Amino acid sequence: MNDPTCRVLLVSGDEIARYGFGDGHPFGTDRHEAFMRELHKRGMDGRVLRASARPATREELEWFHLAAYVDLVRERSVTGHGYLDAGDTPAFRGVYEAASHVVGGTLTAVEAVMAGTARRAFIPIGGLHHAAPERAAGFCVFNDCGVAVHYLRRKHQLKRIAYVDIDAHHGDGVFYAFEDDPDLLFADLHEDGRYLYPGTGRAEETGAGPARGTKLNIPLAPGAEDDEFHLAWARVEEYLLAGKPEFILLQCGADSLAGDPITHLRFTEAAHAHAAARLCVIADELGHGRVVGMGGGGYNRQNLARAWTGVVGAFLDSQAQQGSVGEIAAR
Ligand code: ZLS
Ligand code: ZN
Repeated sequence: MNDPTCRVLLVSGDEIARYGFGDGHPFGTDRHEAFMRELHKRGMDGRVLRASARPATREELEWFHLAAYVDLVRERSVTGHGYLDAGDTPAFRGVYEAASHVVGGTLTAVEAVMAGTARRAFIPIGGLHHAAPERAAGFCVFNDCGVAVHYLRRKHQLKRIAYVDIDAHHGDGVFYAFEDDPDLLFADLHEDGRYLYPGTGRAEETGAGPARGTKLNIPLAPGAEDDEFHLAWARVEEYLLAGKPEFILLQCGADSLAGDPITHLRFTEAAHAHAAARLCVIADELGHGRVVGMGGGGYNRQNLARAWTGVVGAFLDSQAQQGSVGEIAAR
């Protein structure tokens, strides 16, 4: 890709495609391919910059996770036996390498945006928002979102970072790890916990200690559609504009679309494209333009392919608009 105006990076490849579970598990390894096929079908694969994922270092993993838990994943990775949680997240041979590449891939995306080689970046298998410091949870082994926050702070001295999550499941692993951190802006639209895992993310959960009142959890009723999405989204925009983050992370799980086999929201892929497009506008208005998208959940393959290509499309369009504004200004 030689076009210098193309500044959207896609982090993809076998290293992250290997992250997934066999035997009819919803989070299979075919999800990466389903997305890549759709990207190709829409002629978008030639319009993005490409990078493969590097593995996260042990030090990077330990910014978020306990050393004893990182050791446990490494041990189970050799035998591939047993579960890493109470039944959702089975170990498999090579799980340590696959999961650390997902984290390293998200860091690759973040680093490209910070270095200015890309203005936006997307990683399909990132967004593993349930993993806790001491354990796996809900298909998530290592929490790439949480490590990315620490990375931006340690390597780039950023303070105020926004984490926005439109996956149907509440991003509990991120929320509770940063619950008392007023500088981690957290906005999460999700299906409420009456039928859905993990059952957290009530509107009253606004943060703890010095961060009390600073986080935005918006639970939606099962069956909520795009109208409800847009009402909630307006609150997310208001929250971000007031909070003035220096970087925006978007977990854009496609399991909030109608037809997902394990959730009950009924958004269309237009919601995901809208979220991505508006975050680009907000990041541009804030003067830095930094947005990274992470795929997250999504278990209906057609849905995830459409939602995530829509997100990449919105990133590409925002680039084109940026170019045209510059061209107009130069006239
Ligand atoms: O946000 O609902 C649960 C927890 C259980 C029910 C399932 N059993 C196995 C464990 C206990 C209460 N877990 C959810 C986790 C959803 C994680 C979403 C991740 C994300 O999208 C981000 C990537 C859940 N829902 C559906 C299943 N688990 C599930 C369905 C079918 C299976 C097969 C494989 C494994 C066991 C049988 C499994 C899990
Ligand atoms: Zn989910």
